[in-house]
Amino acid sequence: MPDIVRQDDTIAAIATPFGTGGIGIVRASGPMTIPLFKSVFRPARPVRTIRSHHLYYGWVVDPGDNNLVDEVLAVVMMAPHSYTTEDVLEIQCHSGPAVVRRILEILLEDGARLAEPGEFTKRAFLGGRIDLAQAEAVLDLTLAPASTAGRLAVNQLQGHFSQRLGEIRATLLEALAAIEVAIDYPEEDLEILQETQLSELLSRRVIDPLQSLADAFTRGSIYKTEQEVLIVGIPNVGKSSLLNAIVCEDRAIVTSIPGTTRDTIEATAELGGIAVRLVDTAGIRPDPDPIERLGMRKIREKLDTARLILWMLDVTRPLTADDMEVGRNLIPLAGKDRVVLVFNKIDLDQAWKNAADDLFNEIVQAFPSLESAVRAAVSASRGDGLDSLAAKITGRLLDDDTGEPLSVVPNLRQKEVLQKAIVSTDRACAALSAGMPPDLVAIDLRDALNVLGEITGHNITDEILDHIFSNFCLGK
Ligand SMILES: Nc1nc2c(ncn2[C@@H]2O[C@H](COP(=O)(O)OP(=O)(O)OP(=O)(O)O)[C@@H](O)[C@H]2O)c(=O)[nH]1
Ligand SMILES: [Mg+2]
Repeated sequence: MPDIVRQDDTIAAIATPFGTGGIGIVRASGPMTIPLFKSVFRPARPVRTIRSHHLYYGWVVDPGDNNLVDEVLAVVMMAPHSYTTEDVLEIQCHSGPAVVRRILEILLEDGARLAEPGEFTKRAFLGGRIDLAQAEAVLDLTLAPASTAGRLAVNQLQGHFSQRLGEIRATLLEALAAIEVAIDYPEEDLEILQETQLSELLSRRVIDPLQSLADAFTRGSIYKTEQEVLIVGIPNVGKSSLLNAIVCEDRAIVTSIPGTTRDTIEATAELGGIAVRLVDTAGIRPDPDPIERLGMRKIREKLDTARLILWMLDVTRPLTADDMEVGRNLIPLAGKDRVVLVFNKIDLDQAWKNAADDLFNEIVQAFPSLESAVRAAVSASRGDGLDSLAAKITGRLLDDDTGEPLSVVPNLRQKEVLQKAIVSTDRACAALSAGMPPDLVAIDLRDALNVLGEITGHNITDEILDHIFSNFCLGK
């Protein structure tokens, strides 16, 4: 941990999102907190000594003219038992942009300064309450689009990432100690050093775990952003019905008139812990009118970028030339791994299994690459088969990842640091097996240790710190 740095100024910010809501929270942190509490807060009952972590009911007053600003609850959390480790004041007021802003202004007029983005969390780091990996977990938590991302961020906030790095650092230190003995007693080198054993230790307890953490970046990135899933097909197959069914909301208009949807319609759902943005599209047909043509253009753009494409077919109808047209538009751009065939309206046909098989066989004849495509059968209007479809969608999104469950997922910065540490440790191993002098091995091991310090914050420049916290929102 870097030395604890105490700040001599007091910061304040609105901690809740702008707009109207149930409550708004304004908070302040720093040495002026208690004087601010005394000057801006008028308790309903007299307060003789301020109790930490106690909720006081009263009013915020404008110290300038003594006017009441809002009825509030106020709490002081005294150092070091607060979010920032400093004295902290939180004022819970009625949420309205004008009220919240006025309370902030009063705190600023009374001696606080407006906090920079992420500055409360930065103070928690500088105050030694959390390390840098935990501070970044706070950012991940505020940005988590779905439950898995939230769980991973909580793991990191609890210190799982730092703990795993701690074990790796301990091994590096152990190896470094062995090398240093070899440096100090060169005549006994082989006895003490046992290069192969040391190399093996480094590769098993440093390189492998670092690599699996770095791999988690790629495996876990899917949880951190919304994944786009496109629904395409000819008119009337039930694309909009499927969108509505998955998001449990009447998001798109559904009618029996072919060509109901003209534009793309998007809605978000959480499937298997992943945030999925479903995009319903206009039915694809030949000779589209000018509006539909614009819709087609949008589909084509999305075909390029969507993670997955659900090609919908109606089991009650034979395959038509129009369906083939969809395939011709879709396959060259999508590739088989991104296509899921969805057979809809199974409630209308008792023999839907045969009908779906027939459709599938015809499709494979025309587009052989789809032979291995994932298939699902549903009734969008009745809800049959949706769970199984959702499982197939997440399976494809995860590329049927069968690795061990993720417990922490580094961000891009952390992954790059991990890779640098792997390179240095690899170099140390190579130096060992090439019989290089121990001093050179020691340099590489020290490099690896130093660079890992950039994740926990043991070894960090102000520039990197500023960069990290500038990604936070105001008030965090
Ligand atoms: N019985 C039955 N009817 C369905 C099912 N899914 C959709 N429908 C009906 O099929 C018709 C078309 O549904 P939509 O969801 O609007 O179809 P679409 O593919 O979005 O059509 P366009 O927007 O015109 O391209 C509506 O009358 C739906 O009620 C289903 O699973 N079973
Ligand atoms: Mg539609």
